[in-house]
Amino acid sequence: MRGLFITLEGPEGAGKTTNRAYLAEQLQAQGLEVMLTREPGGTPLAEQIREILLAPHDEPMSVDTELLLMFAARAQHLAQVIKPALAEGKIVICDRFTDATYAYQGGGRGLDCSRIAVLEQFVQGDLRPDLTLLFDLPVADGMARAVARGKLDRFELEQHNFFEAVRQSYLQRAQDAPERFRLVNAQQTLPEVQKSLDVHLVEIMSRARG
Ligand code: T5A
Repeated sequence: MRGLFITLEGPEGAGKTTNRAYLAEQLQAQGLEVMLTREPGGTPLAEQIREILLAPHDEPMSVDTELLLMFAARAQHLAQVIKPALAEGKIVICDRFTDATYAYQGGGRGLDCSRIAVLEQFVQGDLRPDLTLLFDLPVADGMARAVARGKLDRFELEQHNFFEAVRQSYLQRAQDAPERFRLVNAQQTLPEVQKSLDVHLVEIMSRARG
């Protein structure tokens, strides 16, 4: 038996973390086994890589280093957490995954996506998310939420153009793979966003029960 691999994507402050908890509560209330995790991170070692990635440094991090660290953390996360949980038949809900690499390192940093695709295949083999909820909202709204929350990380210190490229890259990916992506209007109030998740919860429950 293989579980279900759900990923949550979107720009800064889109509400992925907040709604990840909501999704888990709803699924657990129906007796389904859920495992919540996030990237970069998800294991003690991968969380250490996350710290390197998110902390501002005096020495500029090269784009290739950033890309390789994302996939190094992912390899560890897949081996230690995601693959074992899926093998146990759990629903894995992961806050960001490889679509974030295409959006941030591809769209934001301008890396050639074919290089990302090579690493994706190397690290993941054939494993891809079963369903991806893309929380979309205008850059200014997301950044306002991130700023209101406090200290900004290395990515959040980027400029508006970077985040606009990230957002457009996500939207393009969703358009290119409509069978996997579900778009969520994250600009709405939290109760409205959660109401709009109900239809996706029904789909997740039905797919989890096979
Ligand atoms: N990254 C990651 C890459 O560059 N490449 C990769 O391959 C991967 C995996 C990770 C960073 O790493 C980059 C992308 C990121 O910059 P992160 O902390 O995981 O950093 O990601 P963030 O997007 O920065 O996480 P945030 O916590 O900022 O955003 P979330 O999780 O989308 O938002 P959330 O739920 O924490 O909400 C933010 C605030 O808004 C409020 C919440 O209460 C919270 O205060 N909020 C709302 N307010 C009003 N209305 C709503 N509907 C709201 N929903 C939430």
